[in-house]
Amino acid sequence: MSSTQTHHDVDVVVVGAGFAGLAMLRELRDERGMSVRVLEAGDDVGGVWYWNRYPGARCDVDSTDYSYTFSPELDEEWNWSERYATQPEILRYVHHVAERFDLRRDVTTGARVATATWDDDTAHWDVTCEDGTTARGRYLVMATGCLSAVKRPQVEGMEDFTGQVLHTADWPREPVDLAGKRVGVIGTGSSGIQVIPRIAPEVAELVVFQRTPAFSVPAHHQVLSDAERAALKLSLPERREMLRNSPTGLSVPVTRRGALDDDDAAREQHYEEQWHSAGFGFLLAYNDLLISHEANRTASDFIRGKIAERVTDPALAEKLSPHTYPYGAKRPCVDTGYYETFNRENVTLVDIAAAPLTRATATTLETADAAYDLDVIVFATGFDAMTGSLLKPTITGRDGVTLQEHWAGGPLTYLGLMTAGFPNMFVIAGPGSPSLLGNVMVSIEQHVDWVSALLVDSEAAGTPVIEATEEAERAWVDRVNAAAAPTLYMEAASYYLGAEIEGKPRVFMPYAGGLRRYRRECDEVAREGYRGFRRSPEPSTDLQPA
Ligand code: N01
Repeated sequence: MSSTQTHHDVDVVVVGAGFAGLAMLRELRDERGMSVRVLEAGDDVGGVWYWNRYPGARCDVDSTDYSYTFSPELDEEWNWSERYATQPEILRYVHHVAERFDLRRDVTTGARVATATWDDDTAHWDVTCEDGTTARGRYLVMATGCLSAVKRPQVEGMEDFTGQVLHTADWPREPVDLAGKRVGVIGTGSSGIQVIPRIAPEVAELVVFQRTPAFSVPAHHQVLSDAERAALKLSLPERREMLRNSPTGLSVPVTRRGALDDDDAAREQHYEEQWHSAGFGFLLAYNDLLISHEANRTASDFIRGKIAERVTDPALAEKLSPHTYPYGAKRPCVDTGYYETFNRENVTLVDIAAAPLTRATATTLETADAAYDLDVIVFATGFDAMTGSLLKPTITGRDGVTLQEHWAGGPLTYLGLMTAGFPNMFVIAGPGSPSLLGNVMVSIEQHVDWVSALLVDSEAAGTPVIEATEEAERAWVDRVNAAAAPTLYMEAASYYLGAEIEGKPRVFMPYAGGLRRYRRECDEVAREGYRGFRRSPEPSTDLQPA
């Protein structure tokens, strides 16, 4: 399906064939009658689920809630096998959707976008790809995802390492045999926490290089029985309504009391119950865990207590216990046997906050204190999050201004959907919207519906050039900052804040006001005739190219 030197003239160019890009394609093509070309860097559809195929990769949102909602037939015929789907099963789902709705015919794979340039005279976006593919469309939709630009830290001498070097977010498609090898894993975020317990039993030695310990709670994966699946299907309409109207897009009931509203014994019991069932939803055990230090301390202490129970060596348990930021201020993790993995004889934890990594040699990875002989090094170091994939290509808007220039101080958006000076360019579930702070599937579908409705409205009104005004953008950036300011999110060096990349502007990027409020705001803007957007007719046809 990969093509080179081809040109596509369409209504809408979509970048990225993950969940967002495919949903955008189906909606615009099949429901709104527009022509669409999706440009995808990978060799197949799937987005993050195409790239992140490391052992143990799976979703931590219930499979039923991490599914498209546009087709009752799709719901009927697809059967998730587990509560939290594995990466291979999610990829199978994406493939099924692509085939079921005949989406691949409008996707060009192997086409990594290099440039996108707004032509003000003709009101079109011109897009070029590294493989020579070009496309032209009146609209450009960036469906590139918040977690797709891979972060590869520089370690001196890494080029001399003669073993295998892997990254969780760019895992080979062919099987990787780690059996009997000495493996080092750098990074203990969600990816590290999934891959570490999964590979520990098969490798000879596992050395985990930890810079910042994570808070992790048990995932409680479970295979779904036929009866459970049937019950889930029956509850779908109600469940989806709940997701759409919840602040998080998760099917976890919001507790309507604060942590200190319960006395110590009641709180302990509540945490204990949540620990044994909630998974990712543990963060919602009380409604003030992300706004009150005192409340948060009770949850943080509870989790640290559990780490101490799960790890037999108290000194090791302490090393694995986070103390430098509040629980939830970085994206919380869920695990299956992560902490217990450190009770194994063949697993070593290296605290690289205390003794930083210094260099790699042909056969070792070294810290300030010691050298570790390794056959394989796995980077589980995450992403240049939120803005990385948007700033990788050169996107040039009005008056030759690039997105890199416009966003030099951090992402500026109106509703997270558009950025001033970049007419007819939309971002799906990116910075300035709730995106990573909730169930991203709910965010994606909300954006897809909203953008599609705007395009249809604009075309019908004869005003197909749309742009966020500078005032609306300024006001929205203030709203994003104001929503984050009272939260504990501000107290961790997280990727929400741009702290994962040296030199990246330190601004809180997602909208922390909750999905429900955000959806209402977007709907209100639309009802008020797309308040904050400037809309104008297309330039006269004599300016169109011959
Ligand atoms: O990446 P991360 P991830 N030297 O950024 C460390 C989603 N996801 O791929 O905290 C040494 O969270 C870094 O340390 P520190 C989910 O949204 C979901 O794990 O920067 N260490 C940290 O420990 C998740 O949040 C699922 O000090 C370095 C780790 O690497 C997001 O993807 C599964 C370093 C990076 O953690 C990203 O997760 C997997 C350096 N130079 C992922 N640079 C599920 O759905 C970074 N680190 C379950």
